Amino acid sequence: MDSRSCLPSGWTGLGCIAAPETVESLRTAFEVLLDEDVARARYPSRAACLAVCQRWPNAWRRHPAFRLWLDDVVRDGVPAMLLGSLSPRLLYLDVIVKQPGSTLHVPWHQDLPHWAISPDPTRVSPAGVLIWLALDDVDPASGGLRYLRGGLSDASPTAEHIDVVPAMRAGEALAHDPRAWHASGPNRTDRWRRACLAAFADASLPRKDGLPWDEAANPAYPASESRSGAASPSPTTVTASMLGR
Ligand SMILES: O=C(O)CCC(=O)C(=O)O
Repeated sequence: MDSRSCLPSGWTGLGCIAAPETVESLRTAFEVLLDEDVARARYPSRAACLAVCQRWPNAWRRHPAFRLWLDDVVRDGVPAMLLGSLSPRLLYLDVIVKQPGSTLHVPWHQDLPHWAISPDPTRVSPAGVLIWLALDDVDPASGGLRYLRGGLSDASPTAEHIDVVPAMRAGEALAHDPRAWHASGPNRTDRWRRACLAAFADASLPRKDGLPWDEAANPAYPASESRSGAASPSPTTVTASMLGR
């Protein structure tokens, strides 16, 4: 990867990007979605639903709290800075939840092959970025995200890669290039591990299937909605403890 990229190692800590009241509103919004699904599928309990379903795709289309948070993140210029693009397009905003004791294990993978974008190989900035917002304090025991150092290589992870597991507080976020190898383990604690995953790409990128973008599903934010521009200095407030180093 080009050294001018703002994600030279594939991922970074963004520090706190959501205030406690925002985190609380997102947790409450998630509970609304959960209860809707419990009722819709007639599960006997939330736990029964969570045993089957751990991911809520496109949560922002179901509850306004997610859209409000997205709008804040875009206004603060976070995706614009990471992408080196003034106009970011939302690819998805999902909620992923590991209830206490959840055995959900996400194997090593890269996101890019699953994304709808067709990246421009001449770009120095990442074609897209995934912002992972912790809605609970997260650590390796509760199934926090793991990255491989040097994880932008196309080769599959091997034993010599170093596993990096950031510990985070609720409201803090990580960002990764969609080529970064990542994984997460089960939640071996009695705590929740809830997170919002917001994927953005440069709005000028075409879809890889050649179809036009559906602006209702994948809205492009106009440059005017972004407070900081592509040339802004990094707003990241990465701390050693956050990165687990
Ligand atoms: O939140 C997690 O545990 C993993 C999410 C992930 O890797 C993904 O959605 O690509």
